Amino acid sequence: MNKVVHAACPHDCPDACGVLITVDELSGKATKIQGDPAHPVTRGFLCAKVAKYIERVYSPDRLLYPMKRTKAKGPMNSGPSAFERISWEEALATVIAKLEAVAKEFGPEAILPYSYGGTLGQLNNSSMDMRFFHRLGASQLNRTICATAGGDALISVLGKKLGTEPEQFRHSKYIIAWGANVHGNNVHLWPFIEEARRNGAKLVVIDPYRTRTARCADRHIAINPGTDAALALGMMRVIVDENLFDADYVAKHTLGFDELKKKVSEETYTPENVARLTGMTAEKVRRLAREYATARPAVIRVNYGVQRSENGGMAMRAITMLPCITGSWKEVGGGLQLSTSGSFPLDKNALIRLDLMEKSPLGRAARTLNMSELGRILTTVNNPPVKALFVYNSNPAAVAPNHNDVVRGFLRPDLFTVVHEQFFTDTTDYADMVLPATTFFEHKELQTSYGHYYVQNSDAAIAPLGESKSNVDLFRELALRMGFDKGPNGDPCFRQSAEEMIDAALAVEHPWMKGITRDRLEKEGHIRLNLSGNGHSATAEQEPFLPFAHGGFSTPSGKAELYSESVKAMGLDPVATFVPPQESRHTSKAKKYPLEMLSRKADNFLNTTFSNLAGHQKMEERNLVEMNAEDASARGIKDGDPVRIYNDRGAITLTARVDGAVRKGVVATRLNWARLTPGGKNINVLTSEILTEIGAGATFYSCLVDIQKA
Ligand SMILES: Nc1nc2c(c(=O)[nH]1)N[C@H]1C(S)=C(S)[C@@H](COP(=O)(O)OP(=O)(O)OC[C@H]3O[C@@H](n4cnc5c(=O)[nH]c(N)nc54)[C@H](O)[C@@H]3O)O[C@H]1N2
Ligand SMILES: Nc1nc2c(c(=O)[nH]1)N[C@H]1C(S)=C(S)[C@@H](COP(=O)(O)OP(=O)(O)OC[C@H]3O[C@@H](n4cnc5c(=O)[nH]c(N)nc54)[C@H](O)[C@@H]3O)O[C@H]1N2
Ligand code: SF4
Ligand SMILES: [Mo]
Repeated sequence: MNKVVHAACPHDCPDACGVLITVDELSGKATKIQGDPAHPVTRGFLCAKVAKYIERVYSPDRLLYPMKRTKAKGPMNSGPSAFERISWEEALATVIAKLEAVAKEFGPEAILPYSYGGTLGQLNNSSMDMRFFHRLGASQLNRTICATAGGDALISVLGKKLGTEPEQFRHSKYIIAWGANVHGNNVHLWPFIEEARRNGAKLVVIDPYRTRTARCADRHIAINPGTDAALALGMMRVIVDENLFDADYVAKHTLGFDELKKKVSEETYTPENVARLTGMTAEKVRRLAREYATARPAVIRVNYGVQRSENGGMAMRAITMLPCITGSWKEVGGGLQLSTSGSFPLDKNALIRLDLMEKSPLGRAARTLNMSELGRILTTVNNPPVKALFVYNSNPAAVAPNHNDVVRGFLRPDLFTVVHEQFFTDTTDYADMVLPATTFFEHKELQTSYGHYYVQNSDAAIAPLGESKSNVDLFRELALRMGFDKGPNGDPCFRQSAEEMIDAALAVEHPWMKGITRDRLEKEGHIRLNLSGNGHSATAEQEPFLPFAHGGFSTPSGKAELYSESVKAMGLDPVATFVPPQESRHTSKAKKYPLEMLSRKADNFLNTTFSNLAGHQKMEERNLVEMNAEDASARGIKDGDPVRIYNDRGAITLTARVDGAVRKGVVATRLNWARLTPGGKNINVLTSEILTEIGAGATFYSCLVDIQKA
């Protein structure tokens, strides 16, 4: 007998697919995974990565038991052979003793939790873990590694992370995929784009790398990295000069149009100069602006690729202004999407309980450390230094920038590192102890999305494998053992079950959430938010969501802020401006290291997740550096040659691929596990800890290097 369980893919991906898992009831084993055909965005299919998820869940490499290190730290002692199995009893007692000793000697802020996107499930991403660390008084982690530059910039214009729903793309006539690798990273948007194109829409891709999306597009603009702010401001100059803006919408719903007009009238933003900066022609800049402003409806799918460069915040601000001046927010199939994550009015504080910091030994909010500076933190921060690192939902020894400093930090003999994981990763190479984590097949979750507007229930399909525990169960157990539920500072929240936490998160008075209960979610699997606010769930076709058709921006002024006091308060241009990244062709650093490297994600891995699995490795060419023919021949490099890529931070040897994916001056590499790369280092040996100007995010796509034949 089979049963089919509704789950939701929790990986760090905007699509947040509805998933159906078939389980053989006799053996309790999952036998099949498929996309939920009833989910309006998933539409019955999964990406190639997760379609093979059974292989991941039942991989013989799964970490299934707590283990403690028996051999020296480092990649020479990789994987299970460096550890010996211990009981949960010993593991928890050791972790608690270590955390208590560190807190006693150095204060609890010497403990740093390090986590990111292993799961975006509401509970296992941020709930019991946060409660635990808040009550402990551990340093807070500013989760900046992915999206804060763009997110904060979007909020500075719109007030909230809302955008065009994916289902509306089918009604568009002009679609710009701006730093958005739709085919690779957001594949469920693609069928809607294809439907629009069958009805005559045009697709323009703006990306320095020729992605599969770019190859399928009507036009590919291979923009110079980090110059998007110049292009967006240049487009707005043309739109203003040629009177292509929506004067009525601008007057009613925007703030700072005069300042914007003044900004774009600067010499920098003439089509000729923008063409020089971006690597286009002036005619192409004009044409893009005219087509975008006159095609109706026109939509922009801008993704986080744009904001992984030093001035990515300004780029996102400028791009976000485009639909605000053309009035495209008024139209079904218009507007812009970066993220929809601001739409879910859950009671997040009921999950993370910031107030518990006051009950910690500190009696106040702990200091905050920026995850994009892990190398710097581990090697230089004092008062107190980080003495204990608790890693979960993340693989920092692969994903954090400036890998060599990160590793130097991890190898400090006085640092205690515990890693809660599903596999032996690059990071477990530096762990004193590893603890086994469940996959989404094995635990209950509440799922939202950053690419659509459906809340989902995710049920456990199978029992936890081995002795693995979910993040929620692990941190609950630690908290109870430390007595956090008892005594004068005790709080019963540490005893809550997953179901009780879901109920707490859903218990909000908000028209969008009216009638959305756990009971209904468990029956229906997914529910679209009541975005019309009239208390019922309608489909996107019946009631398309137009977040800003009539203004309604959640900024301080209530308008789209083309001029922002909060941006000014950061010491930045209150409108937007183009500043060339320090690590780019526009600066003197490029004399020494003339190539701009995009250290991109792999289409068939998810950040570094999946990169250890044989089935996924077959789908993805690994250890490549893609180069332009001119750059290659100038260095005597031929396709297939081993080459050394280097800068002041590090060096790595990869295989050259001369395939037309990048223009002269740009090279592209892919994220992977360090220990699966020759030499045991990954591309983050080259990336820097320079932070974005807005949001203090990582700058993986602003990175100068040079290459020589190895
Ligand atoms: N298959 C797959 N899917 C994923 C992921 C994955 O690793 N693999 N990762 C997930 C995560 S964590 C995220 S945040 C999302 C991210 O989704 P996207 O935002 O789409 O992410 P990126 O791949 O970082 O960047 C998109 C594109 O931006 C381009 N780009 C780089 N620099 C610039 C620039 O200066 N200007 C412009 N215009 N474009 C630039 C890159 O070449 C890339 O093709 O995807 C998620 N989905
Ligand atoms: N060079 C370069 N570096 C990058 C990027 C890039 O484009 N280029 N992208 C950046 C971006 S956008 C992001 S979001 C970050 C991603 O950084 P991370 O979020 O660290 O991403 P992953 O490498 O996928 O590692 C997630 C880990 O969490 C584990 N995990 C999954 N589910 C659970 C769970 O329920 N519990 C526990 N305890 N563990 C779990 C997985 O096994 C996996 O090893 O990387 C950043 N780094
Ligand atoms: S990774 Fe993204 S596209 Fe793939 S199944 Fe998960 S949510 Fe869907
Ligand atoms: Mo990300």
